[in-house]
Amino acid sequence: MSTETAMAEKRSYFPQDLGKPMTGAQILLRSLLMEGVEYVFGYPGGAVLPIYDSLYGHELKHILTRHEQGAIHAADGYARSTGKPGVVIATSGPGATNLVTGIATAMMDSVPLVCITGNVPQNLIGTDAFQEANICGITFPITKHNYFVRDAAELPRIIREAFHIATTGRPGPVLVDIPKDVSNQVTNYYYPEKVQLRGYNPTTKPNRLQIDRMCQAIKGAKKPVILAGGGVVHSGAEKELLDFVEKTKIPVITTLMGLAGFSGHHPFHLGMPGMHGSYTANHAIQESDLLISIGARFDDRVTGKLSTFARNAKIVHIDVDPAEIGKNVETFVPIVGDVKLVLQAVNEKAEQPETEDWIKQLMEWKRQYPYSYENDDKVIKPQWLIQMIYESTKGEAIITTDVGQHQMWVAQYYLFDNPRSFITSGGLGTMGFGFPAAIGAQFANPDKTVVAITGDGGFQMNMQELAVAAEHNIPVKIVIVNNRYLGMVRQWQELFSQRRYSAVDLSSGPDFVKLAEAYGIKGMRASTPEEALDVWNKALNHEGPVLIDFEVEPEENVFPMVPPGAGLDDMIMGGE
Ligand SMILES: Cc1ncc(C[n+]2csc(CCOP(=O)(O)OP(=O)(O)O)c2C)c(N)n1
Repeated sequence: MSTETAMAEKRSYFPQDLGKPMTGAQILLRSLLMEGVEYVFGYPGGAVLPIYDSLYGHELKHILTRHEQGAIHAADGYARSTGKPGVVIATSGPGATNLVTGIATAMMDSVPLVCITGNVPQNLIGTDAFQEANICGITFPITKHNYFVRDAAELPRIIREAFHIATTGRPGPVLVDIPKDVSNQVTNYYYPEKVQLRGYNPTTKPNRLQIDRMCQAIKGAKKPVILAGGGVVHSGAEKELLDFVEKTKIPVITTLMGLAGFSGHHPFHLGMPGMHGSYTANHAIQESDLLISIGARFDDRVTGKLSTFARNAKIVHIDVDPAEIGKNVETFVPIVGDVKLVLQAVNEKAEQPETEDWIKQLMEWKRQYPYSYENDDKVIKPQWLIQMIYESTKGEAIITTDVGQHQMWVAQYYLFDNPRSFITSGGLGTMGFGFPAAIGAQFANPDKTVVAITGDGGFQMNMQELAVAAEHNIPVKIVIVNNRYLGMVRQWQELFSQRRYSAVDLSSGPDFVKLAEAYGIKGMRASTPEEALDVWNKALNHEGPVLIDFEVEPEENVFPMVPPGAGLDDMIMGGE
């Protein structure tokens, strides 16, 4: 069904309301329904009271989180796991500012969100009124667009545009700030059929000449490699990427955001690049003569020292956002367009280059230098734990992570096969993200196993959301990789500050099992691999939410590692 037909169907869903007088708050909620919204995550307050009043008994499902940051990360997890925009509501002032980290997180990873904030009535704007914050000003650099609504009659158009902007071109967060008088204002309801936005016309169809140039470059390449990023997942181009790889036999490196965009099992998958990337991926980039970047933005965690990055390669850069092209690396063939459409066009033309020796070399590296660690049958090694979770879920789970060592181990040891099955804060690296994001993903996917793999540090940043898991009895599995440290920071201090462990000791607790129990959730603990297997099986079969505190080897490090500022060739392999 086309979007327009779907819209028309929805419009006829409320024909009785068209032209009727309604408050701004009622119009807002009607408009959200018109956009197909099912869940709204949020937290009330004075400036959004009219909206919450209208929510009473409303068919929109509102999830009350216990912190606005929890709400926005949940909306983000909902969006990343479905591709549909996530919606969050917060009150003015502190409610709105509590969204800021979540907005920046979504912006960096190109996640479609519509964030609705209340504000003080317009006659108080600019007076430092109680709970006033200029949230439009604050979020200007971290939203794709933001709106300050002055008249309830504008609300339908603004909401329509907000969803359009959030979901088209390069997706991202849009904020709509609604003063309280606008929520209370009564006006006639209508809903615009079309979005007419001057100056906003994202290019989605690629230029044919550039596609030809790309195919020429492929033909002449001896050592080509693909760098696939989050853009593949955002555009739903997993199949097109696979077709491209099978057709051209060019191997694939997936960035952290691109991991679930290409099967971790495919023989041509070389792993992740960059700071904690695989030996093969990093050396493939450094040796390649043609680097085809697909929906990836050359983040410094990927490139390492820029001046040495892919020094022998011509770069083809495919991105829906023209601002990305040429931003960090010099581009040989720039292609602006939606990744899916670009790959469809390329797949019609591209031929397989002669790369037998190159593939042989890569496969040899893969065999010789896989991700590796020393296992132990008495202590839980975090890498083993991730592998065990992978094997037991057969790669079918939706995994969310927090930020730190455990995040990198998930990226290395959980092989993702399915689109939208890996949810992590890549660009901003937001601790506190993983658990609320898992809640959002679980609401969106009630029948799937959703596992939040988190650190003892990151979990404590939004652990209040245990209340939401308990209240709705959602079956989310919370895995705490508990090393009693801010592990990733400790690793840097070990390697680069002569073990001066400054402010990273978390050994004072809390007792996570008791914490879970305090919220009415099942809590379990494991300190040996044997216990780990046992409790994990119980957790998988448990019907409601469950938290498992896995006490792991405290001083395990993530390897390989490219030291900050070094080139991709200068990897510390570990065990050296
Ligand atoms: C909000 C926020 N504050 C600080 C950091 C910096 N930081 C990155 S990783 C890390 C340690 C994470 O520790 P933990 O959650 O226990 O996970 P581990 O590394 O041990 O797996 C810190 C403090 C961050 N990424 N986000």
